[in-house]
Amino acid sequence: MEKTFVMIKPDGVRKGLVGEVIHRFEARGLDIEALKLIRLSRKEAEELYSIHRGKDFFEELVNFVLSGPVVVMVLSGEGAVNVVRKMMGTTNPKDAEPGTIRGDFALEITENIVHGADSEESAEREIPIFFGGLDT
Ligand SMILES: Nc1nc2c(ncn2[C@@H]2O[C@H](COP(=O)(O)OP(=O)(O)OP(=O)(O)O)[C@@H](O)[C@H]2O)c(=O)[nH]1
Ligand SMILES: [Mg+2]
Repeated sequence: MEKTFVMIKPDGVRKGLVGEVIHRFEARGLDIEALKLIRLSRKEAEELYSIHRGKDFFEELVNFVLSGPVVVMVLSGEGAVNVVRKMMGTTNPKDAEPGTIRGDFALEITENIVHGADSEESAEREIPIFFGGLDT
């Protein structure tokens, strides 16, 4: 079954949205394969967002995801990667549709509640950063 990597960012944890966000994924029918609350190391944060290294927002993005605990998880289900991306809404929450996580709970591009792998290849790269022992 297709797997994806999802992270509830520090703003999502601070706003008390952990249950709400997980509930949405569960209610949609995705299965939780693994889940934990952690503080990222700088190395993990830079690795997760390595494709954005060198961009003007990279430093701000990395510092933001280091600003508090996050919840990382592996979800599985048919088309899990795209299903999660659609449920998240657009990167800039100002453009996100109501009914999406970002469209319902965020307004700022940095503080946009949730990360989701953007392809199956990204999921395969991101999952082992946080779940080394998981058989994927
Ligand atoms: N300030 C600023 N932040 C940006 C910009 N583009 C992306 N970001 C931030 O960097 C994160 C990663 O960017 P992308 O991977 O392109 O967007 P995404 O896939 O919707 O977001 P993630 O699921 O977190 O990876 C976004 O979630 C934003 O918080 C930008 O143009 N300006
Ligand atoms: Mg991305």
